[in-house]
Amino acid sequence: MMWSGMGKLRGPAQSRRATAGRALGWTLAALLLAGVVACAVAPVPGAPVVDGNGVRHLEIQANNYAFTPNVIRTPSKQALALSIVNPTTARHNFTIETADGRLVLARDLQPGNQTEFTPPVPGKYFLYCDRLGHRARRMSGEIDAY
Ligand SMILES: [Cu+2]
Repeated sequence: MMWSGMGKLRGPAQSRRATAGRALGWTLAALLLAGVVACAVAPVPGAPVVDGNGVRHLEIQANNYAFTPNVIRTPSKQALALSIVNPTTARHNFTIETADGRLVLARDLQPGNQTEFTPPVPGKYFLYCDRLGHRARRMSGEIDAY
């Protein structure tokens, strides 16, 4: 009698725990999904600033794991002076390739690195960090040369 009574008490309590567990599971799943959506490439446009000599300048931050800005519009056949700042302690890299996969530029980044890129022809160029797994973590972007 006592055991069956305890069994009855335990039953609903376990059921509530199971329900709470499922609710927690769904909450975690929703938070995880929200995190993945938040991490999915948020395009951050960058507008190069033109100096007195007509050279375009732009600073790009290389963080874990994103370039900011990561969408750059610039004219082709005109120099784009990039100042790429890696404020992290991680090793990062700045690689540019053409839409058909030809390597245009690849540089490992120390803090304050500068480099220059002149899009030879109009089109889309992809930029990314070539360190293992960084591109997959969305450390990437594009240069749209018009
Ligand atoms: Cu990286």
